[in-house]
Amino acid sequence: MERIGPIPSADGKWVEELTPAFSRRLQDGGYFVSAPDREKFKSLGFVTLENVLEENEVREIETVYDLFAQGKISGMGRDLCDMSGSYDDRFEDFSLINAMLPRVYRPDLQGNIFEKISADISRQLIGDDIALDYDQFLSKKPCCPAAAFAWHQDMGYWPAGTPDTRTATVSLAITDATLENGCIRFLPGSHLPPKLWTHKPRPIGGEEDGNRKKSHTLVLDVGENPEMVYQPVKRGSVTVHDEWVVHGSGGNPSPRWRKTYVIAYRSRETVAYERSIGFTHSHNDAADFGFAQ
Ligand SMILES: O=C(O)CCC(=O)C(=O)O
Ligand SMILES: [Fe+2]
Repeated sequence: MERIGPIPSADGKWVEELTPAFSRRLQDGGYFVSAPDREKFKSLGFVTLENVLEENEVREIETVYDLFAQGKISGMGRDLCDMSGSYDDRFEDFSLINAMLPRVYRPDLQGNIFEKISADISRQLIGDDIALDYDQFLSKKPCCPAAAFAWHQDMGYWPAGTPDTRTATVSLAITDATLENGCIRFLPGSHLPPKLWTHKPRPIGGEEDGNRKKSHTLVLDVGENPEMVYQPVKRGSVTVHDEWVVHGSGGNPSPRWRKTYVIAYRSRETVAYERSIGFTHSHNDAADFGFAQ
């Protein structure tokens, strides 16, 4: 098995030397994360890994994925929402369809190939003591310039007081994510030092202040012209980011969907703590968790 990873060039920039056929999939079904990729995750707060799933594997997942993207799974309440809109929007009017916890609503997803490989990747990035914390399907409809994901740190959405914060959020491109359809973008290095920036609930309509009861979305102000890095991702490839790095994505004015399957891992202890206070990542959770905000 080839294990040559991206190599740094003389000026210290990363040179991607992957060919489309290149994959670090291992015989045992795992995925090898090279030392340079582990280093990138540590120093930048994110990394892109190529060719994680094969075409037939993505196609099988996409069949179930599309049921959520088409609003065909009932009984989800607020777990089916528009991250660029409010809880009052009708599904037909969504731009950025967010389906939380798909593995809860469709248990046949549990144990799928992406769950296995994303766990393997995460163990190599943040340690062996991990548990799957939550999964999420994020779909940007075509011709929806409004389908932007506001800048944030994931820690802004999660309860304070967890035993440790280590997180690997693995995002699988189900369709190519491109500059045109609003791929993810990061402020490299913004995870260091690990601290929470000020987040505010996103105002709806003409309101001055936002309200978490109306919309799940938080926003942070990154100022004008922040130094951002776009990460276009091919179908079957992934980005992985940590819990502190500032990230978001633009709208989708293109005629193509952007479909992304997210699975996040945290330490077993931290996931146990979250559940002990009733925090499941469901938007239907009732309690006030003492969010970091
Ligand atoms: O993929 C995106 O556009 C943003 C998703 C995100 O914020 C996340 O998965 O933490
Ligand atoms: Fe995020």
